[in-house]
Amino acid sequence: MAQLTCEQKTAIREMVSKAVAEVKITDIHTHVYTPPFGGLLLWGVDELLTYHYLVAETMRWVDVPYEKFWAMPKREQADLIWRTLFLEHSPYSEACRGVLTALDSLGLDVSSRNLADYRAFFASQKVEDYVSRVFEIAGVESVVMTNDPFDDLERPVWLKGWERDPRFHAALRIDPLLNWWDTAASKLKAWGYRVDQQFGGETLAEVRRFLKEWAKRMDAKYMAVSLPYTFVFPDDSARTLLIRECILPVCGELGIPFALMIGVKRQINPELRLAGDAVGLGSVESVENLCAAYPDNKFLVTMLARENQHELCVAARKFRNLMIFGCWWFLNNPSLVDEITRMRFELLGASVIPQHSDARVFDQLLYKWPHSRKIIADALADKYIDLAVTGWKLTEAEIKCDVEGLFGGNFWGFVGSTQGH
Ligand code: RAT
Ligand code: ZN
Repeated sequence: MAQLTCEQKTAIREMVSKAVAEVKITDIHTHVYTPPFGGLLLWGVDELLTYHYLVAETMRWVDVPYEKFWAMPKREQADLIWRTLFLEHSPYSEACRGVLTALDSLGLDVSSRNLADYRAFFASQKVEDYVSRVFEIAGVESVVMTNDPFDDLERPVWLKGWERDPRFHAALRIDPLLNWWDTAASKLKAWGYRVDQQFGGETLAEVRRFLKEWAKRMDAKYMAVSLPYTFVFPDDSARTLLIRECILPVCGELGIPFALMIGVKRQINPELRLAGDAVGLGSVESVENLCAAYPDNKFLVTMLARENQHELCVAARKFRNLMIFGCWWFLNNPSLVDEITRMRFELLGASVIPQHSDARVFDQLLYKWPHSRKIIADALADKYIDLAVTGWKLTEAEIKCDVEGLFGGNFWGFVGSTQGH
């Protein structure tokens, strides 16, 4: 056992910090859009403040009736949130702190607490230039969007088409198909697919046609769904049938992964709208069943409950067609990211995608990534120091290579593409 001097430890920490600070990220799951989507691309301080995470936190303090809050113009909602969470209390929750990190990284003076100034700054920005500036400051090379062909605002943009920007990849999101089959079937029928709710006739072939058409139209890097904590596979539901007969065959044929985000307890307070979902304990066994039964399919999986993380990590040790990713939603808090990332490094080494941003507002890339980078770098540095203690010699190039994998390369390797490099 080698005793490391303080200088040797510092040297390792500096090498890791540098590699993590410099790596260009592929953000594998976001809700941001490329500018041709117009109003669907959210950005600016009012959007940052009305992020649903902050709506939920505000509602704990105020007694404004929910309907009244939702009827307020966005700017007034933002005023209320600013006053409540930032001025009347200290904004150290992760979502509040994030707003300040984002403003600060744009060169705005957070000590002024002057919301009017921040608004004036954003009003003077041109969206295309602003997007490039954010990518640059955040060190993000590209993002994967969440693209829902069932969405009435999004669908027409895809049908019309536009010149793609290589910084924005697509993911075909199919929640309606797997979670609300009856409604999805009516829509498919209205769009000319020969489907019926009872799965008669050509229904399954037609759903496959729909999926293939949209995956190709989008050049989707994967298909994705968010599933409730009650998700079980297999069972005798429409969902199992659709996964088996449609999703997996089409993903297999196109060579793309199926991403499952498991653990939502939907709308436990519907009055909070987007902020009204909670978390429940999911079934890792269902993930294992999928990976075991479909070894030729690739699965990207994240789970929402902290209590599912260890079992999911162990599952990933058993199945090479399973790549676990991100500290999702309520897990994207420093203490939990730290704990989960360390456990994953210990169980899976470098074979994991530690984080995605889930940014909904473009500017959130400016905080979600710096916050995560720091935690991941610290965890990684500790692991390298443990290695160095054994006498193992690390090169800067090797560290860089690991870091590039964690922040992008592992994703591109898993989807089987050389893109992004
Ligand atoms: O984190 C979030 O913003 C959630 O509301 C969800 O969008 C979740 O990430 C999802 O993709 O369903
Ligand atoms: Zn998301």
